[in-house]
Amino acid sequence: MAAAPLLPTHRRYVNGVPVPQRQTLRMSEKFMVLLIVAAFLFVLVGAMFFLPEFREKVVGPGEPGDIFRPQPPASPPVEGLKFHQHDFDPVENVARDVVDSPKSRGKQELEIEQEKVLQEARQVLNKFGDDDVKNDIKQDKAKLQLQREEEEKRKQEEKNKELLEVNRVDTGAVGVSGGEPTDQDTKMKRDKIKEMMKFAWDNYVQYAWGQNELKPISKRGHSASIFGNSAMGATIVDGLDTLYLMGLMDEYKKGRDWIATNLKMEATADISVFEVTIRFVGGLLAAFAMTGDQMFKDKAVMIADKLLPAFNTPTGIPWALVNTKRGNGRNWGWASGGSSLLAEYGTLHLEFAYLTELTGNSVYLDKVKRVREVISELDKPDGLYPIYINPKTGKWGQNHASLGAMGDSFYEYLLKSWIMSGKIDNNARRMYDQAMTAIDKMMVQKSASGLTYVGDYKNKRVEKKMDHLSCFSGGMFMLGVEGAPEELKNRYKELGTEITNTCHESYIRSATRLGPEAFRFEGNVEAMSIRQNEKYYILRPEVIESYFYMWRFTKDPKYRDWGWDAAQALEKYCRTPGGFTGIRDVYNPNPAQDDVQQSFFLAETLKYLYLLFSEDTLLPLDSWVFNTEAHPLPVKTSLGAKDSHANDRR
Ligand code: DMJ
Repeated sequence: MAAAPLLPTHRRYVNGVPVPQRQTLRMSEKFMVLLIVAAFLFVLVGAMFFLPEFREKVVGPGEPGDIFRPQPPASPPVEGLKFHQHDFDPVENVARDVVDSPKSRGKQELEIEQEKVLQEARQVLNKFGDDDVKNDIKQDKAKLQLQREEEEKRKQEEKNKELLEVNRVDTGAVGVSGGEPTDQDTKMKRDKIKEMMKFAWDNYVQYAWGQNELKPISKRGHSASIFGNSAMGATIVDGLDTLYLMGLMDEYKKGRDWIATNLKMEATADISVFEVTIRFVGGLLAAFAMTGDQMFKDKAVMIADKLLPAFNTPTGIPWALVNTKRGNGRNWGWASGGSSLLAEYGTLHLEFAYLTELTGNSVYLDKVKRVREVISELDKPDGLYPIYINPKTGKWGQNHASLGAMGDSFYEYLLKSWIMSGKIDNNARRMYDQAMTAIDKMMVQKSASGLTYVGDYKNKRVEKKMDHLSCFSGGMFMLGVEGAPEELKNRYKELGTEITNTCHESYIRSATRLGPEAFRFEGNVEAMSIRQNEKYYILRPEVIESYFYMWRFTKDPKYRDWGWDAAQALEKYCRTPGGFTGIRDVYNPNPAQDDVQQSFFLAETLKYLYLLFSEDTLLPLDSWVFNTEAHPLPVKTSLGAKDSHANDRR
């Protein structure tokens, strides 16, 4: 059976003759039908989009028509950045970018985008002049700024944390803690010295933290020209090893962390090569040697490197001053004919030699070896080393030798270089013994009443005057007995004993029982100052330093008594509510005060006093050698030994 036609048909006739009928639609007709059906369906489905239920299901809530446009973000793209309707640019699609991928982009890109958004907001603002928008943008900007600052702060804190983390190595430090005396009297005295140190430190912390020194009466910071023009925390660096030795560990930690994060040595003015070496490089190296904390070593290297340009002279004898920014040097204007000074260029050896040993970098030792070569080859008038030398020509200046100001620590470093080398630097030892022999012959004097003193030698005459600074030599002579040629041993002992005694006399002949800056032997006057400008005492250590050495080598209790006497005088005349001060006239029972707490008071005076009342196990002299600022550096042969207390405080 044939299939029924799809559409009704009707018979067609042509000239009365029936035409045979089609049973199906033509192609064009089928297409037309399909088109009509499709159009109908399209209109139907399209209309459904306008039904709210349907729309919500498919595209979420919103006004009809929104689906054809990108959506602004539901929340601000970046915390603190508000989004306004006009902030959104459908063409650029900026907001979507910011929302979609802030984390995946670099901070810089994010900031550029944030800036762009703000820029656009600003344009809109101009267009609309809307005060609210203006305020909002202001706030957004402030928040953004705050965010940036917080990020910076966070980064800095992370960096600081790294610096504050203590990275130690075993330096084999011997006897850097303990040394407690067994008898109660000595223990009480030692505790008192510790209290004085804490008092000096606490006041510095309170009134001058980060400055070089403290003005205890004005209660503010102080800086001498030797430190250039910036606050470099001289008291912190100079006093740190004393705090550590005394077991003042909270104070030590505070100082240590300041150094880690703040010590940069960025003075724009000239700084003293000698002072920075003995106080800063020496202080940091001692702190490293005692604690093994590598931060101290890194800082010492950083500072020493800044001093190196000072050695760029035709002879290699360094300038007294160096400009760390410009990297050039010069000498003190007042030093005879632009000379370099013996006590300055000749007191770098210990620190620079130790730096080379620690870093393996020969540059430091090479510099000081060169200095020694130059002067050892020069003729010495009367066997003495003049205090002035021209660093360009390598020629001595005026004929003036001294064991006090401008000469002193050069001799000290000859002896101590030999000791620090493990007694193998025989060249230094020889130079020392020859120099001491010449000094004994040409400069050591006896007063009418039999006091031994060392005067300056000027144009073939000896001045009948001794500097407080020269009083360190009592201890030095005693320290140099061991290893001296046999024929010199007794003389060194004698000189050590007698010079220390004379310096003690200069103390007990004053109303304050503190010694003057210089004292004379003229007429009836012995071991006293005559001139007003020599009567001051600025908390210097040299006399107490000699008591310490004499005590260590002789165990004569008088040295402890003398030290205690000086400590009591310091308490009575130099202690003020804001720290310790120097005085202007040791012969006045009510002396005017100079209002400076010198950094060497903490580094040296109080350290030597503390050691004087400690057992010899604290910094034993066969393991440690003190630089001229009393910073202990390890004797070479002792490296590798262990400190039984070393871990107590870590
Ligand atoms: C210290 O800085 C050093 O001891 C230096 O060698 C000379 N004198 C002062 C303290 O008096």
